[in-house]
Amino acid sequence: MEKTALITGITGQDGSLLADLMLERGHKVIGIIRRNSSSNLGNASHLQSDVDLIEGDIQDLSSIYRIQKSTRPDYFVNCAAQSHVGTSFDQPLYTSMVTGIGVINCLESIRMSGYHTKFLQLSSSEMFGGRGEEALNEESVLAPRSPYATAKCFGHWATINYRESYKMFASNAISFNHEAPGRRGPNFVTRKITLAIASILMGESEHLYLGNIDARRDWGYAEDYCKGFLAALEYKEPDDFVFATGEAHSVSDFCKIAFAHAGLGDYKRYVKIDPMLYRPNDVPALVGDYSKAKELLNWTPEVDFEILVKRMVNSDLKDRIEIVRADPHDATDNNPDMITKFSQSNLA
Ligand code: NAP
Ligand code: F7E
Repeated sequence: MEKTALITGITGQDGSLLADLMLERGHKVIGIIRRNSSSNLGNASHLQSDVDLIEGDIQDLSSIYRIQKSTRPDYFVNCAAQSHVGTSFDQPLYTSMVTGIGVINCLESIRMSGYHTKFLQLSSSEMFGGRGEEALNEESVLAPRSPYATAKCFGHWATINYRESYKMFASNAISFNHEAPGRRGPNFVTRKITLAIASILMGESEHLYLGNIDARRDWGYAEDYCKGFLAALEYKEPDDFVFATGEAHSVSDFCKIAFAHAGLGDYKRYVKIDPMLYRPNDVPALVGDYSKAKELLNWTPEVDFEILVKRMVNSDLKDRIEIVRADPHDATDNNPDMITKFSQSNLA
């Protein structure tokens, strides 16, 4: 049956993918967008004709409550956050307000409206502050290592608290890193690498500066995860679910596959380490155990690490080649070898 879904963070990676998925499945989607001076809709620009976009801010309870009350959604998915871990060290109070307190504003809006709206909070593997290769699940101890992770713990526990106190359908999706080709924010390490590869091939830059390339993450494909989020909302009762692949890879593993796939060879020729890009406290390794989602939601990730990396590279190279095709002089002026290198890059 058609449902109405209210999505915060619809201009971001997950919010926009979730909106695509919900529309595909015949649901009505309402997206909350922040007022900004440039009218930039980010990843939601293609959604304008199919989705009601309403201005609001999860720091402002009155705006979220008004939208919740007037739209009477079946589902409320909170994809909004200041989601960059590195930035959270420089803007800890702001991050706490948006990523932490913002969750209470969503939950309170539902509670005050009195509607039986099902709520899903996008929690994070960063809450675990993982130290080793132990696969983490819903029962693992939370030991946050950044203002972002601390705020996510607050939102996570607030969701559980509202579930227990008010019998609300309030669930947590505890996701490990997941990326979408072309939609991941440019300052997350995966997209930073794939955008840099495109720029190196265009002859615009020679090097890529990174921080801790030994960090290991459990990287999955965002579209797979959004299917899991919808399954959590459709599940018979509220609960907490880990979404992960069960495999960890280092940032240098990502570089190795990405540079080779683009036809550039050994990444070490291009990647330089900038100590300024190290975090005050980084999570060395994170790997997830998604057994519960598999058992109860019948969810498994479909796209593996290598395919994910190649799709991200392809997406950013394709974007550039389209610009080049539109203006071939631009390519020749910048880098005459670009087209040749590109064709060697085995684009799917
Ligand atoms: P993202 O691309 O950074 O998107 C964040 C979204 O939140 C954007 O639409 C942003 O709007 C919006 N937003 C920020 N502050 C807001 C505010 N005060 N009021 C309303 N909207 C606001 O993040 P993502 O990767 O899609 O992640 C989605 C959610 O999952 C986040 O909560 C993130 O913390 C969590 N998560 C992500 C991952 C991952 O690997 N991607 C893993 C675990 C958890 P603007 O476009 O206006 O900035
Ligand atoms: O960093 C290292 C960095 O910023 C990954 C968010 O979606 O997933 C994401 O958080 C690793 C870290 O993602 C650079 O130190 C090295 O160890 O891509 P990232 P993240 O911090 O794992 C979690 C699950 C979320 O919840 C978050 O919202 O890569 N690294 N050099 C670098 N990272 C960045 N950003 N830039 C570098 O130059």
